[in-house]
Amino acid sequence: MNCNRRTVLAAACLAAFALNVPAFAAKPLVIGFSQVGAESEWRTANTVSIKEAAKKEGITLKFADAQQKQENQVKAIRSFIAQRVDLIAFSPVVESGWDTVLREAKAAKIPVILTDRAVNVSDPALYATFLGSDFVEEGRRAGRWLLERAKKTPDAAINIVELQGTVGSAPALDRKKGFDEVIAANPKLKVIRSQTGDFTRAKGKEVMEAFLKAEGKKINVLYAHNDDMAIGAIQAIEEAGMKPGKDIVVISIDGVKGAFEAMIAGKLNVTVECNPLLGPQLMQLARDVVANKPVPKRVVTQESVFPAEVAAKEFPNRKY
Ligand code: GYE
Repeated sequence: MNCNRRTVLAAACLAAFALNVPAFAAKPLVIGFSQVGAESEWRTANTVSIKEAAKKEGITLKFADAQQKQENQVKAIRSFIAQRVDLIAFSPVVESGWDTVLREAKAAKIPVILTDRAVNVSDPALYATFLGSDFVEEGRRAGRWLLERAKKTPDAAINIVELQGTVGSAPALDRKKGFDEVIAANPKLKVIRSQTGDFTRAKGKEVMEAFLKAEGKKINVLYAHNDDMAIGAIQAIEEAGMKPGKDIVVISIDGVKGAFEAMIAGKLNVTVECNPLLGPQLMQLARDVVANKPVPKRVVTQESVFPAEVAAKEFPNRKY
């Protein structure tokens, strides 16, 4: 049974609690969730986690897939407002352009939780809390791994190509920022090409093919903002007759099963973990926000780094 802010018949609700019978007046919490899309293994795991957690908690989840388009997310949010859901949660595909629709949600008194990705809005009161990873730190972790690795060849210039995530998305902006900040410590490390692969395998492969055509054997390192793009790029490297993981060092982010398989096969050198299993925490935050309990403005996910050397041992523990 579920007694929330909207339960008008508080007495009935309380009585039902005491008698442990379902309250006729109590409605399950209704959350409208706008997901980015289904662009990666990470995203699939994130969607499953959110759907399963809602089911387990007896929360009604209205789920909308935006197919990586902001306009679809805006439409979904407007439709959730029209349906008068209890709370709106969403993972914003890009950082900017949310002020208007979030003001509409606020005017309708529907609280908003951001999951996974951040927004850039004029008024932080437009959302209740933001649950997700520290993407700048993930970029730094990728950069630190490379700085260490570069110590093996102190005199050699190291040419890096970068596959960025979706243009204007928080993880693409932040993972670039964190990585650039750290590698600046070693002038031998240079990003010679950087382009978006939109977080997908197909684009990752396509852009890597173009990098290889333009730079060929000059490329020493690939830094991909997610595992899927790295996996696509690995295929491109193999098709070009080179050995990924050896001729070209491959670094990526997420820590999905596909990345562990690639590491075990010796084709990927390291993945920086980004945890998509946000469902249970999101449901708890949603309950608290709707109940008007104070919640932290920012909830950061705990994560680590997995180099290829530990891949086989860690693989059985991976949940996504
Ligand atoms: O790294 C990528 C996905 O926002 C953290 O989006 C997420 C990113 C993740 O498509 O694989």
